[in-house]
Amino acid sequence: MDNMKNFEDNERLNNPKKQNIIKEKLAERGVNLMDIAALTYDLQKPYVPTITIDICLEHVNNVLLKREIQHAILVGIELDVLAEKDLLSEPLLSLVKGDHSLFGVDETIAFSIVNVYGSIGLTNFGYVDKLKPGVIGELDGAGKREGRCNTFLDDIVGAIASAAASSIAHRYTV
Ligand SMILES: [Ca+2]
Repeated sequence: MDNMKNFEDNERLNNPKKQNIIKEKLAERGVNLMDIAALTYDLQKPYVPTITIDICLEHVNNVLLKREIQHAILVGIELDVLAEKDLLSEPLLSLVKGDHSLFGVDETIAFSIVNVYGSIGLTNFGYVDKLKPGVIGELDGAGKREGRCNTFLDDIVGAIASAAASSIAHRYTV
C-alpha cells in the first residue's frame, strides 16, 4: 500500500517520458548534459571531495525528471526560439532579443527551477549567475550574435546545474 502511494507520488512529480524531449530540446540548442554536469562538479567539489562527474551527471538527469522543472525549461527555450524567428510581439520581442539585465523574467524562470531544491539551490544559482562559468559564459556570448537568442537558456543551464548541486548536497551532507 505504501509502495503504491510512493509510486503515485513519484509519477505526479516526475515525468520520464518528457525527460527525453527536454534532453533533445537542450541538445538542439547546443547544450550537452556533460557541460552542465561539469558546472555541478565545480559547485560541489569543495563540499563533497569524493564527488565524480558521473555522479553529477546522474543528478543532472534526476533534475530533468521533475515535471515542474521540465515545464520551466520548455517555456524558456520556446521563448528564445520564437525571439530568434521574430515571432514574438513588441515590446516582448525587443526585451527578449536584447537580453537586458533588467528584463528579469529569465531569472524568474531559473528561480522556479532551483526553488524545487530549496535555499541551497538559490545560493548556487546566485554564484553561477554572477560568474557565468563554463558553458554558461559560452551561451551568453553566443546569444549576443546575430540571429541567435539565448536569453533564457543561459539561466536555465545555470539553474539545472545549481539544482543538481543542491540535490547532491541533500544526499551527501547531514
Ligand atoms: Ca539570461
